[in-house]
Amino acid sequence: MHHQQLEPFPKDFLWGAASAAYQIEGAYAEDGKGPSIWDEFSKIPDKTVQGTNGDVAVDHYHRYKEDVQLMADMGMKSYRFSVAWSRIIPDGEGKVNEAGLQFYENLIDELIHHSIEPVLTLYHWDLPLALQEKYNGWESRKLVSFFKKYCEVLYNRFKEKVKYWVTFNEQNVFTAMGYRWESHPPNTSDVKRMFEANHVINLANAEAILSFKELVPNGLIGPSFGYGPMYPLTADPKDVLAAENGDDFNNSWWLDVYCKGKYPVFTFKQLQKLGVAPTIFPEDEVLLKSAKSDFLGINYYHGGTARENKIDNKENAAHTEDKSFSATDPYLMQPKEEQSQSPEIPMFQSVSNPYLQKTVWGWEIDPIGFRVALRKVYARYDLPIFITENGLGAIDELTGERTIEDDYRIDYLREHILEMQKALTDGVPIIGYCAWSFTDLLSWLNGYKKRYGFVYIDRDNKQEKELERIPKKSFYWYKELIQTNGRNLTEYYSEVQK
Ligand code: BGP
Repeated sequence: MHHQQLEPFPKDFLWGAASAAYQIEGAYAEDGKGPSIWDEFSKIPDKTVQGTNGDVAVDHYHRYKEDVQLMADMGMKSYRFSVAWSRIIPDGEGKVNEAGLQFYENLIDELIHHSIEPVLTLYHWDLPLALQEKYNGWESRKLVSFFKKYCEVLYNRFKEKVKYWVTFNEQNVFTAMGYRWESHPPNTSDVKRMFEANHVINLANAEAILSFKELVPNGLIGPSFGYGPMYPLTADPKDVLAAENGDDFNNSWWLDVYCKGKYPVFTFKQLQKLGVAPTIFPEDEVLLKSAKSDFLGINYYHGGTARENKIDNKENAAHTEDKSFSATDPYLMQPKEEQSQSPEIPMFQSVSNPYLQKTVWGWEIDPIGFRVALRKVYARYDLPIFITENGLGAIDELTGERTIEDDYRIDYLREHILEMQKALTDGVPIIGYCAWSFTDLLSWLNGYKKRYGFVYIDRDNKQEKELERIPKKSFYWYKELIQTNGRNLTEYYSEVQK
């Protein structure tokens, strides 16, 4: 669909940026904060690049006023941050720590003072360590009520000040990384456990939304999902089907539960066949169906491309006793327990997209995929969308004049925001756009070298230095974009059309 002219952004569009507690705050053991699973995991040798961790991070805990002042200088309309559960309830289930609440209250007040809309994420991966050690973390249903209690403490304290709330950040990412790929806590590689924990998190998400509706009737709440559209590698119907499967497995598996209150059938049957489907009680189904999000947070970095996996191929299968499988495929040589560790293999195979360039860290750069994503999600779920993350991780160099000429980031953001505006013009309702991130911060596994911010932080993997804040060239670009509510982009678009 081509548009001669793009529709303007709504006048109250929430231009902003996002962060997460563990990635910026530091002060990991101050003012009564309990340890989180990330405080422990990041200290395990070889888990993070050069042993980087969030002990000090970019010291936002002590410098939040300076950071908010910079946001105000930039004219930011919204700021998405997360609350560290273990600051509020140090052991996750017991007494509330007033000092922790006070820190977030101060931050929120500072934002409001500068007319910046706070967007509060309840869970961005830093579970209180005590809950992991005592109950096995998200594998225990007890966590549903502990999470609800923690949320209610925040709802009651901030309901007059915070309108936008995010429940879980990228449930798809932290469950897979934590329970399947051993690269996040709890450092596990067991797909059955992953799906069980994931189900408990779905229940926690639903309970948190239900209690929000009671306690914060004027607020809006939804999860933030790491969404990537799936492309077929070719127009071969087998690849098209593989991409459908990939979409079901990678996206609908979570989004259908959030928005329709039930798991998508194709993936569910496949998991059942392999004995790794989650345990679901009838009351779970009732709960999942009853909790309705007000919006969907979408974090967009890139999508995926799929092709048919040979296992689906009837010709190969013809040589085997089991008609649905190919004897030549190594997958079939595995005993059932090993197959169950890769339940998607018969569904699709992920491949690189030959049309797309990649970032230094190998992430595909696909602005059009952003528009595809927004349209698909809206068409399927019919909820307003809040872009809660999008940005470029790059190596930024401080020049002799102490500036950062990050034109590549400006290009990246311009192209993505333009595609977002096209989606808006297509008819997708979008509440706001939070770039990832405001300041540079800790990249979970990649330390301080992979930078995303509008504001450079003068530190590296080894040395904290003075943690000086230096606005990059992209800071001034985004500032102008916000000031004109995207009009300069629209002009750029009209120019490109000529
Ligand atoms: C998202 C997370 C963010 C952030 C971002 C960039 O998945 O929600 O917390 O880290 O990805 O990821 P990375 O730091 O790995 O480049």
